[in-house]
Amino acid sequence: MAAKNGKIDVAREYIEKYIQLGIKHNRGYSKKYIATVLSEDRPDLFKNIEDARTFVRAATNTKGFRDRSKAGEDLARRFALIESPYSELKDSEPLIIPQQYKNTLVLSDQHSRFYDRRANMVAIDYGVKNGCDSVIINGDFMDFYRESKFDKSAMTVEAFLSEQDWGVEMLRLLQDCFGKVFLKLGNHDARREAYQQRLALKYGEYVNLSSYEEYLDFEGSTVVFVPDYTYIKYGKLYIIHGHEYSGGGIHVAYNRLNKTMVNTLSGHSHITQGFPKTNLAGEVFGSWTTGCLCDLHPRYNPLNNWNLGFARVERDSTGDFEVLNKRIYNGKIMST
Ligand SMILES: [Mn+2]
Repeated sequence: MAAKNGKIDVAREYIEKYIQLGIKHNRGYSKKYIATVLSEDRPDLFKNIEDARTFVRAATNTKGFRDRSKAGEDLARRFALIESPYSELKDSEPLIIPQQYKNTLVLSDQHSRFYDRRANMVAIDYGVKNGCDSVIINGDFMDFYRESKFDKSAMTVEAFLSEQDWGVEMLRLLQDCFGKVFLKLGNHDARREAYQQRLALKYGEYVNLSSYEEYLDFEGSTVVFVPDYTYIKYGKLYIIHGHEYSGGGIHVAYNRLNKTMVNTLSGHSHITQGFPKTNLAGEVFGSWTTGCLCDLHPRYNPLNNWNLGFARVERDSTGDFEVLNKRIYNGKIMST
């Protein structure tokens, strides 16, 4: 039985190696995984994965943990042999807007070719006239409308490319006007991946697979892209697109505050609302939602209570801020 002993010794050696790796890197390796490596490394000893697995099992089961009082002692070793959990989303760091930007225009929900031309001009003009040093595009900059569940049939390369043209030209304009552009992705922007993959498969020569950043790149671009589900921190104000939390309801600004529990500025709901409050400590805090800059009556949702709008946010070096939340009605800017 020398060969058998040899096999279990080699299995033990591998198991120990992966236990140490697991402890060191805070992760776990399944017995099946170890058996796979073992059968590949040592074909002279193990016929196949199943054969190796038998010995990995035997090597890990012999002593057992029958004494419950000692079961916790080797917890780190045992967890090293249990596969790591799934992680679909990587932990993302917030994008902290640098101190130098103190007067920012916040635009959201332009929805590319569904943009409202006059409202966008009014908002940008206001930003320029009020000396904004940067612009935050707070999600749903692009629309990718053909990917909508309401219309899957008319997916065309032309529409895709014309949306791209719109996006590039709008970004170039905003960079020229304000110097710095931060573009936070919203739920519509995040649609692109699947959409473009499908188009690229079908029309490979016209549509290259690229990242969202590459798709909207232009010469001299300094646009900072903020991934989906990553929030922006602007002084003491937290900026999200809005789809990150489910629900919205009538009192959307209040409802978002109830979820984030921090000062929040968001878009996504296409409604201008403000909910500033003073707490027991005398601090002002609140939640604001901005109107949209797109067509108020799209085919997929012709009747709604949306309004056009945008915000300007000023802050000082302590991070204190003021949200100037604006509605646009008949081409005129109104305070809320
Ligand atoms: Mn949205």
